[in-house]
Amino acid sequence: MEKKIIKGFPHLKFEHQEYAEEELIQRSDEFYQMMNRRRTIREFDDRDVPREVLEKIILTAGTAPSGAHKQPWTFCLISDPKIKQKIREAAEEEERISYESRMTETWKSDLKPLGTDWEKPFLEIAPYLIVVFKQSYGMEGDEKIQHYYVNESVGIACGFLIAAIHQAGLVTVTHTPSPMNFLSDILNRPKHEKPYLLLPVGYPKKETFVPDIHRKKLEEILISY
Ligand code: IYR
Repeated sequence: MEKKIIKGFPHLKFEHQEYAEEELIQRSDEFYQMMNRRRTIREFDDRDVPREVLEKIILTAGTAPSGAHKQPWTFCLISDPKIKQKIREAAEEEERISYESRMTETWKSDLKPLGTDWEKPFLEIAPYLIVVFKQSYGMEGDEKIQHYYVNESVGIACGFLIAAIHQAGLVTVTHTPSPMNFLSDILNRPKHEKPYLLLPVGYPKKETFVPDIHRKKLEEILISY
């Protein structure tokens, strides 16, 4: 591996994998087709998944770019049934209040086609829960480390995470109970970490149905200049 000091800092020669145009086109199409098969799944099978798959998925999320390469994320991986039960109880408590009084009528009406409600059995049925925390700042011993573009960085990492879950052959639902401070207490996270997203991971229930919804066409999402 070729190394060089540039402006006082170590650099490695970047080995770019280049493809012929035809292969480039084919690869972009195959990846799109694969990603376009992803669906949000709310009914899970309780079958176990090898833990190393979850570890690889989390490593993949950790390859995301981040502000000043601070990697401001923590991924909590939960399989302990007692902790899953605590999370379900606390999430349902908040969700029940949200559906009953915090969410607007328009919001609830927008969710009707998706069939969501305050009940979240998937939080106990899925073999794994990943709770993503964003680190507003870092801590090295007693020293506070500044982090940058934390929401953007963690959002991108979650995109990688969801893509990796799908690519491996598993399913998830991006669950955002609100408010979700209860996750900091249950998982005993320090105060510089804030819960960002909760993802159950596993296989879908043997027979499950997904809403008949469609993705916007290219003309609707692309503006060329
Ligand atoms: N957090 C709630 C409500 C909810 C909100 C949106 I926006 C969704 O796309 C789906 C659900 C829940 O998880 O049910």
